[in-house]
Amino acid sequence: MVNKQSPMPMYYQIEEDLKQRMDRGEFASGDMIPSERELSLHYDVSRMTVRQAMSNMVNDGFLYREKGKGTFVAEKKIEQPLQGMTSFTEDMKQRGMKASSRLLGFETIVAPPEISRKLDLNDEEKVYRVQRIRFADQVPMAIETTFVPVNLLPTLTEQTVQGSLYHFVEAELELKIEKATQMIEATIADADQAELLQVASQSAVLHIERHSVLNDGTPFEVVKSAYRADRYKFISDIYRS
Ligand code: 16G
Repeated sequence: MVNKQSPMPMYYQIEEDLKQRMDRGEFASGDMIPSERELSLHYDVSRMTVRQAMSNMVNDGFLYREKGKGTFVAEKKIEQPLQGMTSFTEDMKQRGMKASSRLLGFETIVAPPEISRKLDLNDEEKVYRVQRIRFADQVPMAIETTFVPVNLLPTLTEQTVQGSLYHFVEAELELKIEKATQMIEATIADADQAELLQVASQSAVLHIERHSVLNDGTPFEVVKSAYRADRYKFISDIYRS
């Protein structure tokens, strides 16, 4: 099963084989995978080679370890297309998952200079600062901090942001959200983020910042979010022009 003559490293061949076995459903998420000893016998390679394959797969989020118990198959990551400008609620619905939120904060503040600039506001203009944990089927996926101008959405309430902000803006206020610029950066979860996202401290998270505008060009939100890197992967189609 492992081709020792191949230029492909043996640990890599094992990783590929295990991934295929996961795709075929031989191992489902939450299943314990065989021990290092069993795998080294199965693939007829050294335990060092198996260990290398395992740590790569743990680092890449395909497997996770539980101290004193073993190594398990991780949940498949959510594949989020980068092209469409969707809301969290829509994203989850599309996947047959239930979106919910826990509100961590809802306040009206004078826009900090950075936010004021990004939302093109006048001095001292107010914004809502909304902080939510977003859940998919009760599993925390992201922490989002949203800034929206009070003048634009004077009737926004805590109640509204328990549900979908985009639905409120489009269906209730009949504003048209047109586009956004989005930036994605790799970061490490600080202690608070790790606790809220229920991941180990120092886990990788994806910091995403979205600046959205309405169809008349009015900036409408600045959103800073931390997505779990063990549960999310962002994908896009690209064209060579
Ligand atoms: C997504 C957006 C966020 C937007 C939210 C609205 C990213 C990184 N973030 O989470 O900018 O505010 O959807 O969701 O895609 P809602 O309509 O469910 O409240």
